[in-house]
Amino acid sequence: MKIDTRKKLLRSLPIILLLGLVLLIFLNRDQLRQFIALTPGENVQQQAECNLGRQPCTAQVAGGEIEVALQPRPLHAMEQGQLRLHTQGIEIRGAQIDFTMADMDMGLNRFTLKPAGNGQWQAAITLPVCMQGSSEWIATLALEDAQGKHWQLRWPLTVAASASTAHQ
Ligand SMILES: [Cu+2]
Repeated sequence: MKIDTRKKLLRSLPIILLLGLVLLIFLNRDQLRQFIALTPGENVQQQAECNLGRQPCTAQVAGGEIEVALQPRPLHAMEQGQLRLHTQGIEIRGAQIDFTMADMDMGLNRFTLKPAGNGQWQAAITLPVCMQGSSEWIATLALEDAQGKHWQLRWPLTVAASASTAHQ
């Protein structure tokens, strides 16, 4: 009798786990949507000619224009910077930026931009020191427009060595 109950419990365990997983996905729909927004291949624009570490960068998106600027320039690793996004002629309802390095796992460096009124969005940004000594990042901005369409823009970003290592 006792063993029977345990067997039944064990048999229903995968179903309980599955239900838990479904519930988890359902509860995190927003995060999941943001993750999907960053999947490669959808409306990606490479903007190789503009380096976010040196100048503000502009791009045409959905008939409008956006400008992204990172301060200070250059940004040091481990230093807090301010990222500003200005939109014109395009209404967006979400913006997120991801910083990666080519052929290197730098962990998740993702920041959600917050609306600041008048088509302005901003986020405080801090990037880690690269253990391989590289200062070349790739910034991928993911936007969701008012129609629910996703856009991605990608710029190179050169940072300066961190202030503490620069003086050693
Ligand atoms: Cu690196």
